[in-house]
Amino acid sequence: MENRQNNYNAEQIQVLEGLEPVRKRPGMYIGSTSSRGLHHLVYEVVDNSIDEALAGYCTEVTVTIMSDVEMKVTDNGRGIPIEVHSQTGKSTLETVLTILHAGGKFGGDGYKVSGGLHGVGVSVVNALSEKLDVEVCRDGYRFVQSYSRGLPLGEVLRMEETEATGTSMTFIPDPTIFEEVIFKYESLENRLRELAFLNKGIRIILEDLRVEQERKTIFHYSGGIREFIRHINRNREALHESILYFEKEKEDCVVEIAMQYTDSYTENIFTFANNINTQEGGTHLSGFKGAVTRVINDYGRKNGFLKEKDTNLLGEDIREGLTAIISVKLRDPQYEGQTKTKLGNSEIKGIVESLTGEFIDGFLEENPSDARIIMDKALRAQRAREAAKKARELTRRKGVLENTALPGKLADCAEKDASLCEIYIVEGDSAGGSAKQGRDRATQAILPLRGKILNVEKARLDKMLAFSEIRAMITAFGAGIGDEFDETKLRYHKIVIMTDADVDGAHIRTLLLTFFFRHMKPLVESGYVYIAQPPLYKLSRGKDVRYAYSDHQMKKLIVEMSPENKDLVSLQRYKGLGEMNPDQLWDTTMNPETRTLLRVAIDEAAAADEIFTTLMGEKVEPRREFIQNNARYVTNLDI
Ligand code: 0RA
Repeated sequence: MENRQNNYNAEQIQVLEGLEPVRKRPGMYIGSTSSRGLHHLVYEVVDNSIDEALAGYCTEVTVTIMSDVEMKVTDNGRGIPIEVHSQTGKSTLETVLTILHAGGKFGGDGYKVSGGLHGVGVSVVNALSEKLDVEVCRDGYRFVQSYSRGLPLGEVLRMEETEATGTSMTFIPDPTIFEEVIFKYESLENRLRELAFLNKGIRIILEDLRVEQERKTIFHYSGGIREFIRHINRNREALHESILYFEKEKEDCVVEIAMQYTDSYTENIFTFANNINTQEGGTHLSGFKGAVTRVINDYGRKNGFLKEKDTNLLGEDIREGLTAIISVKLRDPQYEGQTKTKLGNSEIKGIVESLTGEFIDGFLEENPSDARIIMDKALRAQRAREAAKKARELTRRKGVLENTALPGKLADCAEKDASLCEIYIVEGDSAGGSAKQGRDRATQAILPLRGKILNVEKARLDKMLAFSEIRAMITAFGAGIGDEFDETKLRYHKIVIMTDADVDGAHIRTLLLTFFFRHMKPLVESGYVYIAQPPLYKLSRGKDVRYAYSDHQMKKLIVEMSPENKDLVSLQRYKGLGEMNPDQLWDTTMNPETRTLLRVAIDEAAAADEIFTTLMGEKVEPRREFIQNNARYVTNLDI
């Protein structure tokens, strides 16, 4: 991006507005004030350091969890300028920290190519911090200044001489703004790793200084997104050793793509624009897909893999088992779509299409044995798709996939407005029975599942449809499956997984989530999937009956119910939902007034993909490790 980094000066930092709106409506700037918003503060600062790196002035960023409530981000870039800013009459440092959008990201001529999801700048972090200490090394000295809730506590102070350059910000988020201020290593790990993959050569260090959880990880990938592909595929079987990779610039847009085929039946394409995960895809993805479909069909025709009478391979045939990363860097990204994660710039489609086409074409010509492997995979996928279509038509003819023939085991609700309807997927017939009796018949439907459902990670659609539990869900939801999935036809806007709080329950939950993620992705992406939270304990002392949802809560309740003699409280541990009678199930888990539902959200598609592959894929060893370390499950899914 060297051609647009020159002549950066104080004037280019345009002055837009003050910080009051940030404290009034923090959600508008950082998404939310939950744990996610809290960690977003870190990314906002790190993004600025990455920009310095993209401009060629910074090689290392260190993210340090100082304590539960204190964070420090340091880089070795040029340091934020100290000189007086002509538009504000204050130092550029103070301008950047106190004026919204003054990070050099606006105005077009700055070096800005990156930017967080909200791209609002470090002033937002300052506004939402009870305390922020900034330290700049440049021009031969170290400078410091402190702030509280966005207001400077004093002037910029010049300290001792130093040869070093760089910026360091230490901040304590405002506890009156955030729901809870506890920084979590696991929450930062995935995104920082991703940033290191996406910006090859940058060294990102994550460290935790809290005693008892001292840790340090260095993310540094000279291979960039090539190593990202190896990472994503490390628990899969690759079909060829080489990773297809190119980085090219065209019309001021840098396109970087890496890909490799595996024996999996799903496609895994992750797209980024200026380091932002464009979950809804967009023009870069369309360009890529178009090129891959065109070039592989052409190659197949030219080299006899496809005979004259054969129909063309569909894009989905060619992408089965494909893992790919598409990363574009452009000057003025336009984000569209429901979550503003769909790249809209129309010129990008043609750029990506032509660069990708040229590259894959050359690769296939030069690597005929890899080309054969890729062609064979696509041809097998085509045959399987045709078989699945036949299977689907057969089942449809029998009426199994039609809305009219709801599964016999389903206890439907009376309400027809899907936005008011919920369906509980319940493990086992006995719990299903209690749920049917205990529910609110107006809005709550119950679908009991018997035993374990099929592991869809290991089967194609045609095999899955042979399972009655899978068909029952498809029919009950009413929105179809796979490419035909249509969320507007969904019959319930809450799909609640209710399983026992034991290992089997967790397994069934994962199988269901995998099924939804792989074959009804919009269900997960649009946030229709929930996990019920049945209590773990029942505590009673005479007529005083209470429920605890965690060990911690159980201990607290015992003291609360009987401060003088804890033995007076009798404790029952629920081993399964079946142990609860209908009333108890309603009171503790299903009553919308009092229950807790966890909404399943896919924060990072790559991380979620990794989890499903690890848990459900073929390789056994990673699965074992994973189950032992299952705390990550919740973090990554951001449940
Ligand atoms: C404004 C102008 C310049 C750099 C920066 C801001 C800058 C901000 C941050 C935030 C964290 N690390 C940072 N590093 C740099 C340009 C500097 C110049 O022209 O010398």
